[in-house]
Amino acid sequence: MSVFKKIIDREIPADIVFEDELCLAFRDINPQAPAHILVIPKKEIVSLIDLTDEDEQIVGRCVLVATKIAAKEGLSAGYRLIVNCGDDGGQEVPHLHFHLMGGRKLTWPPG
Ligand code: IU
Repeated sequence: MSVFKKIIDREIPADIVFEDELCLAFRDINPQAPAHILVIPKKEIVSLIDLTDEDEQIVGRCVLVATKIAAKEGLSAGYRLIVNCGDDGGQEVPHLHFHLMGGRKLTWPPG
């Protein structure tokens, strides 16, 4: 079971900022920007590689939730929504998650 599933199940604490029946959002424990929030599906999907057609609504909801959180966090100057996927993509936690990052000028490209 991934650490994010444990956060969903409240087995370990997290600073949760949003929850509905499909998604959970909480502050990253090692923030890389003034606002750094992870939006995750409650369904145990390992990565983008594992998505199926039936996950369309879940993924759509996660993205929409991220935009609503961005607005609530006051990120009107812009922000970034990132998914690290698999080994080459730098994914460390094997539960799909969208990094919402903002509150400073972000550089491009990432490493
Ligand atoms: P990645 O895309 O899998 O590399 O990102 C994982 C993120 O999860 C990373 O930014 C961690 O700081 C974050 N995180 C967390 O917020 N809480 C945790 O308990 C663990 C990782 I483990």
